[in-house]
Amino acid sequence: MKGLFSALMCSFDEQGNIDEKGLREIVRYNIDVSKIDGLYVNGSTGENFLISTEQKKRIFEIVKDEAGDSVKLIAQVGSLNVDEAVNLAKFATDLNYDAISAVTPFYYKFDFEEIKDYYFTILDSVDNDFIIYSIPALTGVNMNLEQFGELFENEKVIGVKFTAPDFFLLERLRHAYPEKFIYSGFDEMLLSASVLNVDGAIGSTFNVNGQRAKQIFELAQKGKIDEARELQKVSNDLISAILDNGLYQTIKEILKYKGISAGFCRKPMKALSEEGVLKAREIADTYL
Ligand code: MN9
Repeated sequence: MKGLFSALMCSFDEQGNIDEKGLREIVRYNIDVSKIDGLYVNGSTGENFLISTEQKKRIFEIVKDEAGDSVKLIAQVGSLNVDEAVNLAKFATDLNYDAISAVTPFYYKFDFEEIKDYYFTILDSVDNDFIIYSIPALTGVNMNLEQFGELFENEKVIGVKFTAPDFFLLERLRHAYPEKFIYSGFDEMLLSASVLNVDGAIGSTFNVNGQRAKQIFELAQKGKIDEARELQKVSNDLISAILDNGLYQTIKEILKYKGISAGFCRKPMKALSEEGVLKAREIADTYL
């Protein structure tokens, strides 16, 4: 389960329905062109929190059908509705997903006992490997070293998708849990995390910048930091431009420019303006 995973984008039509052909093309592009090692399905980048349970299941099915066993697949099932999370965890496990992941429960400011209960309910429901998804900037949930440790005590928990700029905590986790998989979640911090010896990374921009990201990761592992720093600089010029223009919309527009039917983002995400579309193409021409 090491390596670079794209946080997979999903193609939707203007009404918000899944565009199956487009989704299959995005999966293929990730495998054939971006050369990623795996896909993280129905994460933030997949607009997971904007879609129905049926849509989540359909996406799990389509992605598995298209990717087969060619790359590793992680199914993000986290939901404020624990029953839905359990239902999705069972569904993805039956489809032979390599691992399940769930975002920390958010919005209601749950205490750690409640967070643990949420995770153990999902974990107890399936026989599959499990990856915690920690993204404090969006969830407001900050877990400390001891709390990660309590979750890691369960053998099914094989790792964490660590999407935070806290390199002190990342180093402590790495040191304390050499046997767990730690995935860096911020693409713009890939090199810094790789220097701390993470096992891989999961990111949205890898959908289009996968090959360069993989080089950064591999160069860092070989200790070739100067070369890796150069590539991180180019990546971060790209990522800054994408963030300024609208993250998911711009990645979709870049994919469209490459001939992929990447479709639209779900409401309430807005569509790019005409100027935004041109900007996305310019970004692709400059960096990809
Ligand atoms: O999955 C992604 N997080 C979100 C990780 O989209 C919330 C990242 O890949 C970021 O999109 C990326 C840009 O900030 O690092």
